[in-house]
Amino acid sequence: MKRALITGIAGQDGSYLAELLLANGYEVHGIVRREALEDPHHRLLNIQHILRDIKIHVGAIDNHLSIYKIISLVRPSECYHLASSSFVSYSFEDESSLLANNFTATHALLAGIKELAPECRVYFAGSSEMFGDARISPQNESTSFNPRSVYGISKLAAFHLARNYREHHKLFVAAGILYNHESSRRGYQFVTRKISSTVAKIHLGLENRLELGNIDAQRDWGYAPDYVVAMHAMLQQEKPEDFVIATGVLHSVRDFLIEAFSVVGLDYEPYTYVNPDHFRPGEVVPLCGDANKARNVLHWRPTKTFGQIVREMVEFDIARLEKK
Ligand code: G4F
Repeated sequence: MKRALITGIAGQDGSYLAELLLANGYEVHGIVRREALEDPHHRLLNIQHILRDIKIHVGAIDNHLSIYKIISLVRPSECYHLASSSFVSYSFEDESSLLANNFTATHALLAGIKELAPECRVYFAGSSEMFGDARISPQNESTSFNPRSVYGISKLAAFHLARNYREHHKLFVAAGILYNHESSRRGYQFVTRKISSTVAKIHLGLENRLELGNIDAQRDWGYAPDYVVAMHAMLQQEKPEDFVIATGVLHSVRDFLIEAFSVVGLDYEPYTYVNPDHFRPGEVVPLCGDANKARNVLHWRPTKTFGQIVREMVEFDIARLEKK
């Protein structure tokens, strides 16, 4: 039986991946922070329904000793490193914990796998933010990196570390360069969930305004459950490689607003307020991915359209609030 270890198992991607691996007969282990067990109702919400089928380990992912103990206990055959601080902050409030969560933790994991389970295949979650102020669009695996946020810099540093362990220590480490991927398990701080949850509240008469930053910003938005299929496929290949995972289609935040409000039969304009304080530094070339390599090698395809993703998120949030 294959044994998988997932860091960040309680997050959006971790929870979908755990479901996928269970369905494929894996023994699934996940790492969560101690605080998660103190507030399981909220922090383990995404995995409540599979808690009895998986094994949870408490650990601090940026602490080498803590990670080593878990790796030596689990002895995984596949490890998916998804845990990170994933909100792209342009403020300089807490760079050190961002670097610890995104870079030091990757080092702890790779070093632990090298020492204790060198046959284990590792997936590293890279991000389109590593391209940052990209000079060309769409971007693929050969495009130069030009990160602009500390988040993008931390992910790029960890990505280079992952490549280094692949090339110099001969570990099987594959990296996904994932573009934005959304679902009803997306955190509320991200723009798509902020919109879907607020539209649901407006529909139910619980809210009457939605404050956003730049609604002309564009993103390549895909469906999170599709993206974990690609992660798994990367570890089933003969050799470890890097893959861009994206839809190749750009939409603006305004497009998302129009679609989301149309689900409840409303026009977005009377409810939406643009606050320039939330604007981020200029995004000159939009981040849009060219996933041709994933299509050809992994036979990976997105399964849902933008409109279907938006509808699913809004309908989920309405049902969730109605239940409350
Ligand atoms: O939803 P966002 O915060 O996602 P962002 O920054 O693109 O990052 C996400 O995707 C990356 C690529 O996969 C990941 F690396 C990262 O971890 C994360 O998952 O913002 C999307 C866009 C931005 O252009 C932002 O300026 O929406 C714009 N936006 C406009 N108003 C807003 C808002 N973003 C947020 N979060 N909140 C707003 O009110």
